[in-house]
This record gives sequence, structure tokens and C-alpha cells, in this order.
Amino acid sequence: MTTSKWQVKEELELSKDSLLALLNNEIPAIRIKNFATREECASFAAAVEKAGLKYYSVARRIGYIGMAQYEYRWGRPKEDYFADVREANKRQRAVFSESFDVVQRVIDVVGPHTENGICVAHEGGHEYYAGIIRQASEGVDLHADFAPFNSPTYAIRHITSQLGWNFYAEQLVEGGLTTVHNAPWDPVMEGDVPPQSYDLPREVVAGAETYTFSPDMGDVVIFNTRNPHEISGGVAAEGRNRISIGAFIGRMPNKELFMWS
Ligand SMILES: O=C(O)CCC(=O)C(=O)O
Ligand SMILES: [Fe+2]
Repeated sequence: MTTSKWQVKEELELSKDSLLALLNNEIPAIRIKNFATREECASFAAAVEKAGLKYYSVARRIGYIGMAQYEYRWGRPKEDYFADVREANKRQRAVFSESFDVVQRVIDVVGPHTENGICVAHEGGHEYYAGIIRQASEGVDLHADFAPFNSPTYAIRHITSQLGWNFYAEQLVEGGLTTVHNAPWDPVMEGDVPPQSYDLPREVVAGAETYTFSPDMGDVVIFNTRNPHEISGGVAAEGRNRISIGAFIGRMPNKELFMWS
């Protein structure tokens, strides 16, 4: 992964070239404008409210529907993860059935720009869960997402580059911006134990160039999640929360892109 400066300081449109450049950390982000219509955003947000969110036990409230592989990183067997995928898929389908299938649309839209296709990650005949819905109006602390460190006992550890896409269905009145720091995360690994990746010390991004983008309703934004990133808190209002759904995209050694959350 390139640790030098990005070649541009702006978001590019999705293309074969920009996707490769993002995988190589040569550009800060790709934006797919108008990925969904206003009506689709509204129906998605309404379905999320109706389904109800669960909350993580971190200081700033982050609501979610679905599951993250990362939750299984310490002291939980892999079988538990794959067993829980089925229930999480049901909760996701309840939302998609009242709006649209966001994950399938990402596959359809991104697929033509890949070298060797894109699919939901799998190993040993089991599919991972892809597409976690989040409400993070109070912001998210500095963290990095890179499977070789976060998931050292899963097949996704073989990826050589990791991106994350997020579709924004509802946005705040103010704030909620995402900042990406060009400082690829490179912690010291102690065996197969994932290191702390959330609430990283500021030293890891000291002196790095940054890129901040606005999570505009209806758009998908993709960035390289090995770069530490954070979300600022903002001003919510009735019907104006920061509601998104996202998944990671990892490049496997055969260039196939694997998606999971
Ligand atoms: O919601 C966002 O803008 C970024 C969320 C995030 O941390 C990720 O996709 O890895
Ligand atoms: Fe992240």
C-alpha cells in the first residue's frame, strides 16, 4: 500500500481506474452520486426506524441493524459468527423489502468496474454478513478497518487492500462529516490477537494529510478503510439523523473483491 501523498485531493467518480487507484491508496475517495432516489432514501430511513436499532456500548451512541465481524474478534468462536449471519440477514431483508436491496445495487453498480468481480465474502461454504445499517449522529471515534489485523483467523485476512462503501439515506442538519487520514494503519501484531483498532491514539495520524467528505443523502462514498478515519458529531433534528448502510470491500489475491461488514 502506497504511503505517499494522494495524487489528487478530491473525490473521483467511479471507474475502473479510480477503483484501482483507491485500492492502491492513490486517491482519497470515490463518490457515486444519486445512487438512490429521494423516495428510496425516505423509504429506507422509515424502514430502519420501524425495524428498530440496537446500540453499541461506546461513549457516543451508535445504533445499528445487522452485525459486524469485528464484534467477534475477541474470545468468540468463528462458528458463532457464521451461525448469527442468518438472523442478521433476516433483519436486513425486513428493511430492504420496504425500500430496496442496497447490497445488490452496489454489486450491480461496482461490478462492471472490477478486475475479477465482486461478491459477498465466503469461506468454507459459509457467507459472511454484508451491509450493516448505522445511525451515528453523535459521531464515531478514530479507528481503522483492515482484516489482516482485525480478523487474523478468517479467510478475509488474505485481502491485500480494503475499502469501505457507505450509502447515506438520511443526513444531519449540520456535521456528521467523515475525515480520512492518509496514514495506512500498521500496528504490531502479537500472534493472532487483533490489536485495538477503535479510539486510536492521535499519534497514528500525526502529520498525515486528511480528506473530509460530506455524507450526502442519496450518495455512496467509498474510501480506503486501512486509513484511520472518524466521523464528527452533528446536529440531528426530527427526521434528520445520520442513517447509513455500509460494507467493506477487500481485494483477494486472485483480484476478486469480497464484501463483508
Ligand atoms: O459512515 C461513514 O462515513 C464511515 C463509516 C466507517 O467507519 C466505515 O465505513 O468503515
Ligand atoms: Fe470504519
